[in-house]
Amino acid sequence: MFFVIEGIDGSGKTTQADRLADTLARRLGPDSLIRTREPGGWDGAAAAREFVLGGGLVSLWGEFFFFMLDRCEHVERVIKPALSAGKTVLSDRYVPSTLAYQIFSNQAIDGAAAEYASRLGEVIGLPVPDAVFFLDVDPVTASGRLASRGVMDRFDGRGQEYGESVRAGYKKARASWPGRWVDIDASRDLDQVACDIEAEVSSMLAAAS
Ligand code: Z5A
Repeated sequence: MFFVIEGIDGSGKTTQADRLADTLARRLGPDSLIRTREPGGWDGAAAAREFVLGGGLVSLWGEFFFFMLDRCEHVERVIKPALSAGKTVLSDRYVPSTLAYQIFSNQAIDGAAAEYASRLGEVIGLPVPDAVFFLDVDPVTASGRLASRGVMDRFDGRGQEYGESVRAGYKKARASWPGRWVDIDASRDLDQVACDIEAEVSSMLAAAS
């Protein structure tokens, strides 16, 4: 099976991916799970990740194609081989991140361009996840969490309005995969959020067995 965790920065993706990975490894066996992330989830991509997250690209479409390129390599080198071998894949970010950050949160991209961008993954045959867990939280709470972690808030430079537009972008991205999208209220405490995700995953694993 293929699971994806999504959300704005500070929504708790990495924390929840760690917890879900532990649960899945216990349940399926550690060799049956591939825990990965985007961007940079494949060998050799660390420098590219650093470059793009450091603001190395100025063109919006440049960013879009960077994330698509990174994803194509990630899919061919990591995700497809794991799924073909019958393993379960858990990815921290995937296609919805690109739709939310590069496309739907950007007023300069709409109409035919947004339609093209949102269909490209399907056209080129990127695997569709069994479930996307969208950790929904407001940007004020999310940036407070990052600040308390002692990490520079990436929204600081772009503002709360940008955070809201990314969050709204995710809500548009959900239309790409109807039936695969699971909204999780991530404003609650860690255990409650983890419990909801695990309940969904358990029922999916039970239905698949
Ligand atoms: N990006 C893009 O634009 N387009 C794309 O296609 C892709 C990515 C794939 C990735 O950065 C950046 O790349 C991202 C979008 C862009 N940023 N921007 N701008 P990243 O992968 O380095 O980082 P991130 O994905 O933004 O994650 P993060 O900063 O590490 O945040 P997080 O994973 O969502 O949160 P966390 O680390 O799990 O938790 C943050 C803190 O909150 C931590 O202290 C936790 O203990 C605490 N926490 C977590 N959950 C809770 C709850 N429920 N209650 C209280 N405290 C909590």
